[in-house]
Amino acid sequence: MKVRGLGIFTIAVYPEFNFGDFMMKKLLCLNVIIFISLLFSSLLYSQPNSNLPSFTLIRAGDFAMGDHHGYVDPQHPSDELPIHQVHLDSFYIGTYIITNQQYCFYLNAAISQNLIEVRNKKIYAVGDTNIYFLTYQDTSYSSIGWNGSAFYIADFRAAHPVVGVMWYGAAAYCNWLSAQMSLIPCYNLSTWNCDFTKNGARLPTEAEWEYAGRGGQYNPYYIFPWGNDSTNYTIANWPSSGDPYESGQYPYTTPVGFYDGQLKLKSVYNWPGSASSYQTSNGMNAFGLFDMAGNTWEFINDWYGQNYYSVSPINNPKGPTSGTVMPDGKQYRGMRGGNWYNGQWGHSRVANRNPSYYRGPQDPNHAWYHVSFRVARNVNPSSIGVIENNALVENSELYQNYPNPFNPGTKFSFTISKKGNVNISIYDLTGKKIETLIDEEMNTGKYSYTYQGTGLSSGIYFVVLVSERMQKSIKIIFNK
Ligand SMILES: [Ca+2]
Ligand SMILES: [Ca+2]
Repeated sequence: MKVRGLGIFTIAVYPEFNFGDFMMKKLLCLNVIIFISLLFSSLLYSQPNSNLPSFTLIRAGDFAMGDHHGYVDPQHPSDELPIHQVHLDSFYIGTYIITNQQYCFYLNAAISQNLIEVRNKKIYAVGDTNIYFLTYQDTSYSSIGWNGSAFYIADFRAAHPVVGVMWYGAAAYCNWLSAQMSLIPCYNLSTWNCDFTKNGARLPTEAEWEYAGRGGQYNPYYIFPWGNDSTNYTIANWPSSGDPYESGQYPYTTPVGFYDGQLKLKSVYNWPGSASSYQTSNGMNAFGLFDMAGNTWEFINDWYGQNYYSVSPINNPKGPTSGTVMPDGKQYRGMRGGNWYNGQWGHSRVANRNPSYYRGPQDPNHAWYHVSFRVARNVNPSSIGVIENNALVENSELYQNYPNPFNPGTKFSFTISKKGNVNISIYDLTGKKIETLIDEEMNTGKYSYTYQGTGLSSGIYFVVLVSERMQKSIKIIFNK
């Protein structure tokens, strides 16, 4: 299948067809969706219902990590002290939690690529023993079923956070997503180590999660992503918060990004409750991130080390090399954010950290139906130069690079006239994407980008910018 793309060259999309007609049509459909969502990223990428997640850029900065409000969890020893200084480089984090629809999309792609298999109603890497995911056939709170040949959404929760996912299944998703985005995977799927020098998707570090969750609010430090108010039951999905998803079968999750201040209608959402409408408050934090409190817990990359804060380095802390041993003799990754089941005051604090053991083996009646994840990835902080942020810009433009031809570095500038998602990617002459340079919500302004062509073969490439207002490309030439 060949599709004329972007008016300047051909993008080829080649699904591998070793299937019957039915599956072939399905795959064609999947690939067209991938293609369209990449091409019109300004339209679809920023939507929570897209098949691939959207990222928000979090600029580098410093903060005092930990509990600023003296909260002592009566059940668990306080693990959020001492407050300690942390510096983080710029990074991207998922604007929303990964949804059932997005995870189902991954599972169907991964099984067709022979990356995963279904055994005993659970999903594993082929030949491996680590569980990735519990299907609907295994446990009724999972929203993704397996019919013997394909995964499907088993209930009304397509746009809700994926639950029934294990940490391994979250990390494996990150590697698959990296390939979709032409990025280099971070995880070794045997050792499960994360290589932070790679630019691919990964789970956020604990420090990144808290920094992002606080939304740049440090004076004072808040208890929740939006402030200190714990009495507003319409701002996040808390237990018994009165939202229209609190009836019928567990889990009582809500769609990602549901709490945006809009009046929600049953005619649109088809929720199980009888209310015809539900007025939400805006729970988005100051960085534009949703569901950083309530709805589901979120896995992070770090091992859970109870006393880690007393030994954490200042710069880009990545957690301990091993975790605190839990009562079952095993170590667990950390989790953040609180959830619909027990997440209100104590658990949903932006400083709170707990071992995922608490919502897995320690809770055998409801294991893993509270836990989901969002993705993160690195950004090269020196590569995006902000010439004039929020500048009044009449037209979006992409300007010719200099020097050209180049080796190894070249610089180009661009202007954005309307706030929105911006995707800048490098393609070769055949239309194959080489690298995604930027894919994020950007303010209006003037920017420069320094591109390093290290690793390219000599030849002609295209820089393609897709924004709310334009698609434009420039031809660049790399000379070895
Ligand atoms: Ca609720
Ligand atoms: Ca805690």
